[in-house]
Amino acid sequence: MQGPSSSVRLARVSTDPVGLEVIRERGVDVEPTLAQLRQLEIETPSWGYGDSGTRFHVYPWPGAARTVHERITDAALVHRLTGACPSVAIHIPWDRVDDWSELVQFAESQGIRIGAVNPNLFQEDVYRLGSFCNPDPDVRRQALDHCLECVEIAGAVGSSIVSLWLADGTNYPGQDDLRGRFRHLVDGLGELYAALPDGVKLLVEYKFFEPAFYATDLPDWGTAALVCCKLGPRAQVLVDTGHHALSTNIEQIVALLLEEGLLGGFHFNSRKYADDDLIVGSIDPFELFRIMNEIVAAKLDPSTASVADEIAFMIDQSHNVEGKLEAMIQSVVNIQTAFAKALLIDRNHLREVQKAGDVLVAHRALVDAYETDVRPLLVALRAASNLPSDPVEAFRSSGHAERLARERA
Ligand code: RM4
Ligand code: MN
Ligand code: MN
Repeated sequence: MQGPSSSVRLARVSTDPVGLEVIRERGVDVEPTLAQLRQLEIETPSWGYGDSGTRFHVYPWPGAARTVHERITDAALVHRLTGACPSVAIHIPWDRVDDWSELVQFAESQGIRIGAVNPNLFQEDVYRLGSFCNPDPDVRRQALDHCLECVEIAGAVGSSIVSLWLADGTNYPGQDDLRGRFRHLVDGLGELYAALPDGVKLLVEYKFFEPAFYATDLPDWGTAALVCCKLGPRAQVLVDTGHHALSTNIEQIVALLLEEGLLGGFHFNSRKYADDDLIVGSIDPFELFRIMNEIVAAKLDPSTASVADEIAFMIDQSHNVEGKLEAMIQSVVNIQTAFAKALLIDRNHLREVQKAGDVLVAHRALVDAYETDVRPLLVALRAASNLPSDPVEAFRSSGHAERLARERA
């Protein structure tokens, strides 16, 4: 039977202390590495817990969350099992409620908090020709008002991030004035930026395709960075790993944004062909590791450490054919794994061989860390916090999926 009750046997993660010894023998200081791993917080998205699908069909998943309270409950369960996900991002209007303080308290009672507030500028009929870039000033005003409401919501829920993705763009050459649209964008976001209270950041996401087919108005990291520079220091770029052309070097984008103090956060997911929103690290775990390598390097560099330490690690996924909760837990594990591997890179050795121009040895230094089994580290991390050594397995064997399917029938 397809569904959460299927009893697939999963490989047990080794709790063998020998694994940790192997890591120690590489010269890795295990305790500080565990301390770094413990600091990694990953925000999960409310919209990742509900049913989702493609434009062809949405397959209902037994027990999938249906309300904002259920989505928060699920996010809290992911946090309880992983210890790494203390906040949940919300999407407005999907998660809008009348009483925000009730929702804040509910999240607290579940052991998590509300994180980034994501405006929705793509589901109203008026946005056919765009939101902030729409040729009609009334529509632009509506988009701005919606975002201003999201700023207020951020205040009401104690969130420090408003995270913006525009579906704006054009389908045909000549359809609209590209420079004019950019001007509207900068003007509108300027008003939004001016309304941000202290301590709230605006993260600007880019995507080079979809839903517009000819030109999207924030197509790439360069455009997003340019807009952020025009706005001010509390506007930063959000890198959604599914929003690039095939074979784009995402880690180089990450490196440059870090260097310029412009990297605000991530929307992690994996893609094969388009904006597939698959489990992060499922298609190309080496890419995820390469991104983490740049982040760890930036954390160790005094000129970029503060930016790197402030990065908001968020997941943006929709799970169409798999169980939502276990997909989210697996995603968290994949991010932790990539980060742990990046922490193992011998940076001094790497710098030396880079300086010496030893191309192959430098490359091997990276690959060597990537190929190291970091599961013993993650098991040790979890053991120290009384967490299950394999949170996916713990979810499966605990009966949560069956319980939720019953309760939400
Ligand atoms: C977009 C983008 C946004 C997300 C929406 C649902 O492709 O990734 O971040 O909020 O999808
Ligand atoms: Mn996204
Ligand atoms: Mn996306």
